[in-house]
Amino acid sequence: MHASASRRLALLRARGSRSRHCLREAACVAVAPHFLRASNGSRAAQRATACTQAASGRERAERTWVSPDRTTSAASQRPPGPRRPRPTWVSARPHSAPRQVAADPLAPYTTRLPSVRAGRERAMRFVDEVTVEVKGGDGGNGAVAFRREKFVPFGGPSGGDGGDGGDVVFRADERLSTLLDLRYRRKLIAKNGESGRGKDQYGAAGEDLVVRVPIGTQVFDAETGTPVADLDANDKEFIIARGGRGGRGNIHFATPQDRAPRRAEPGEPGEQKKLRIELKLLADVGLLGYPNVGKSTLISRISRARPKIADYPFTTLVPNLGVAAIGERSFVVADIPGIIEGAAEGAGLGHRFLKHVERTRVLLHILTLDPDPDRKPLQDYDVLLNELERFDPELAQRPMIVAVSKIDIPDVKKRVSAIRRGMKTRGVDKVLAFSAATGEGIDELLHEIVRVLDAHPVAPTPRAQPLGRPGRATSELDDEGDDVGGDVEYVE
Ligand SMILES: Nc1nc2c(ncn2[C@@H]2O[C@H](COP(=O)(O)OP(=O)(O)OP(=O)(O)O)[C@@H](O)[C@H]2O)c(=O)[nH]1
Ligand SMILES: [Mg+2]
Repeated sequence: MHASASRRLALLRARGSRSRHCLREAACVAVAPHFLRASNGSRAAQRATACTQAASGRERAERTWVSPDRTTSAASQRPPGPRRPRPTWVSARPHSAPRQVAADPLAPYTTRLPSVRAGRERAMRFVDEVTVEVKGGDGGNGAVAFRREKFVPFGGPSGGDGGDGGDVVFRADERLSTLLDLRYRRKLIAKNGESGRGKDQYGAAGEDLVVRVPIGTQVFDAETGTPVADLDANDKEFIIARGGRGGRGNIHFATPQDRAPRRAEPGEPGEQKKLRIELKLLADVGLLGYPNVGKSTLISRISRARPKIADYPFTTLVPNLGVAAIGERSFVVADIPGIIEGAAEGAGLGHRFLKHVERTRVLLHILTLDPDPDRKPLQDYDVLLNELERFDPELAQRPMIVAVSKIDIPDVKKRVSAIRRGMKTRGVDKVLAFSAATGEGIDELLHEIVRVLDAHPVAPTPRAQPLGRPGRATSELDDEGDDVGGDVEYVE
């Protein structure tokens, strides 16, 4: 090694640097030519400087607090004499205590710019459509075995049955709100049943695979599109793919003619499917409107939902649910991202989120006066109705309450009667008006929602039939209840 490099290494060691990396970097710098050492661009030089600074920092720290039993640096040079009392390290903050952060006195007044990345990440975390492959566990094979015991000649067959394969079961869980988990688990495979064994031992059944999904999850066959399951209530369960039955062992094939059968059944393969899983939020009322009309402000006023509210379009990127209450009554409201003209062609966020109001009983269509002079509330109404029609004509026929928001703004208030007249020509007799900012008209709006909900109590979409749990294999019993062997009947 270069002489100056070894000198530098020795110096660093003496300073108590424990990082080999630092030593290597320092050596590099020591052997590096002058111009490299001076150059700001030399990363090695910068790193070495940082290391040296860190080392000297440590050195300082060691000088201020030195454990008596340390053998390095300053401690090793302690003059002989009576030992100093062992210093006690007093931590400024107990480990369990939360970190104290100084309060920012300006915090309430600082405006945080909307983070596009944060919004996108949040949108990514809300997954409402996935395709997965599911497979029930295979049934275990039946065994061919014979009883072999001393002094028991011709002991007969003793091969047990294979266990049934586990089922893939979907269970609705109210604590979930997205299908994100399934995006990363594309194959859902239940456990296979164990094979049967000799001495009449039956194989254990495979464990079911229980997959938790949010309420409102619908399952469709990906190839045919036929509905398979609709998980519309908490704890509702469906068997999505059944496990195969276990094969019978040779004990079931003994007959007077063949008392030592060498036959057993193989286990059945588990059911296998490709499924499209869709989440359609379940709510009573769906909020509809152009961006910025105040949908999220309304839901935050009437429920405990706290969606992001801001004065720019598409603040809401994923649907939000809130529970609103008036008197004794309560209902669930869904706030979805704003819809704009051309959503069918993908404008704005497109029609993607309209499916979340597909299962609502009532739509609340919110209009207001937009600062954009090209937009008029009545025209907005026509455009949005047209978009609804293009998405699903049935949705456009859904009971709809029309309301004008932001009536605390004088210009909007002035236009309310003109909007009402315009809506009358479109066949809408009742147009409510409210301000989520001041609370004006909110009670009337909630009472109207309850009235319309009462008038339309049935959920509009047809539900898929739940699949029954298949019966397990049961042996045929004689009158006394003894197993007579022979054929096994499988009960569906
Ligand atoms: N003056 C007044 N402003 C309101 C009212 N309601 C909402 N706003 C304002 O309107 C802007 C948009 O409100 P949001 O609730 O984010 O609108 P949105 O319809 O959810 O918008 P998107 O999520 O983009 O579809 C915000 O600046 C709100 O403060 C109201 O009743 N009165
Ligand atoms: Mg919003």
